[in-house]
Amino acid sequence: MHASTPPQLGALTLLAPATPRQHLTRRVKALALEHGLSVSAVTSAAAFRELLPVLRDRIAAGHLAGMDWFTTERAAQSCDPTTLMANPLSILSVGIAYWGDDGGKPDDGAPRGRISRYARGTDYHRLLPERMRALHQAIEELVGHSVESRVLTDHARIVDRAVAARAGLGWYGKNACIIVPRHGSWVMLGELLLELDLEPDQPLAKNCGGCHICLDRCPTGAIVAPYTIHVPLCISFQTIEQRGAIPRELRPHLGDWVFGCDVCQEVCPYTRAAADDPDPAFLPRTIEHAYPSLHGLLEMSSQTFRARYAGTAVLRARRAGLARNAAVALGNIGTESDVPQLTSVIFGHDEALVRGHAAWALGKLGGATARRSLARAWKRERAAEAREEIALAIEEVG
Ligand code: B12
Ligand code: SF4
Ligand code: SF4
Repeated sequence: MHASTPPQLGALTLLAPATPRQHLTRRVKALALEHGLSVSAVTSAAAFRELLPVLRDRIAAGHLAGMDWFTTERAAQSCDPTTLMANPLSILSVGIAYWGDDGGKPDDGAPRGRISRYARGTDYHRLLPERMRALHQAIEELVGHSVESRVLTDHARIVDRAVAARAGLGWYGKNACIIVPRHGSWVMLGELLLELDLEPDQPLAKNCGGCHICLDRCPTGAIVAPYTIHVPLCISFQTIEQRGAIPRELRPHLGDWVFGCDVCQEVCPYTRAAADDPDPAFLPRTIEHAYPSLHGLLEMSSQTFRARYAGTAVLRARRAGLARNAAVALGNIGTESDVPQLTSVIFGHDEALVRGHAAWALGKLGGATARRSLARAWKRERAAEAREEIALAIEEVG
């Protein structure tokens, strides 16, 4: 080593002083953290040109079937931030990290379902905009004048993951999720479009390499190719967005998921190594917000549903959707001891959709009592969709 040039000094001399734009960007990111946004990064407001052919191909191939709002016109708009505000100069991509060890599903004898982690606490559709709006105000105070802005999260007119990838907030996993250093993909995303010139960050030079664990472990084979989700096969779509019957062939693969699905994230080595540092707002208030009793979901009144899940993303599934999912989960993980509960559902539930799925569950659990219940229900049921399910279930039990 040269005695005259210590290595630290060599490194220090390479550091140019921060420009005013870099300085402002650092202050904005520090403010973002202070306002409860665990991670943030900047990209320009230039159009996402390379994204449009991807979205068009996905629509043409039927991978987004079932999401009727995802039209080619909408896709084209979502690649151009200037359709969202007059003069955006930068996009601040932000995220809230939510992974925390919850000790797993309790073994208390009650059959319980599973709610995906992002939906257990306060709805991120409320949380992220609230925090971003407070951040916007703080930015205006920082710069000393008003700054035009637009706050977005999960908005159909921008692709949150594409923004986060270009800003280097994280990188695309083959499960299509954005993997954020330190937090894995357990980060909900949003963005603040600003008429403020910030220093853009660079995309991260990272990828999955030869790994394909998520493709192999997705319960329904919905990750049909790296980075490509076939939405109609995705449990998240079926348990949250699907308003009608869940396709019969998919039901056995839903396991105990009653709202969303975390499998392709849970099995990912990067995501498994996530810091146990969840934002408290994402924590479940009660066990029913994380691992709800399946019997409870099947019996739940509209009033209980609204009171219990108020302020959480679970409301999106609606009471009937959640009860339908609970019936499927009970068919998958239940035992003969659940037959009386399912029997009371096929006779007593006010929604034909739920009665039909309970019939499926009885057919799956089988046994003499289930067969007798189905035969009696066949005589009483009037709704065509439930009758069809009962007939198929009777065939199944033999
Ligand atoms: C529609 C939607 C869904 C649909 C469709 C999902 C999908 N993959 O498109 C359904 C209901 C199935 C769904 C499920 C989930 N979703 Co969702 N969803 C959205 C929404 C509203 C739009 C997504 C979209 O535009 N898809 C279009 C397709 C084409 O994009 P994509 O599948 O993400 O594919 C990208 C990559 O594959 C990449 N790409 C394509 N080719 C290639 C090639 C290479 C080499 C590379 C590197 C990349 C690459 O480009 C695509 C565009 O970004 C966004 C919010 C928003 N406005 O952006 C949230 C969003 C994507 N969802 C989110 C979450 C959390 C989920 C779930 C984990 C929820 C759950 N636990 O159940 C699952 C995960 C399923 C999965 N593996 O993708 C988060 C993702 C956070 C993150 N860290 O990635 C978002 C961003 C919401 C948010 N604001 O945080 N979702
Ligand atoms: S969310 Fe579940 S079903 Fe959807 S792609 Fe991931 S593992 Fe597959
Ligand atoms: S499981 Fe493997 S292939 Fe899938 S996202 Fe994680 S690292 Fe990538």
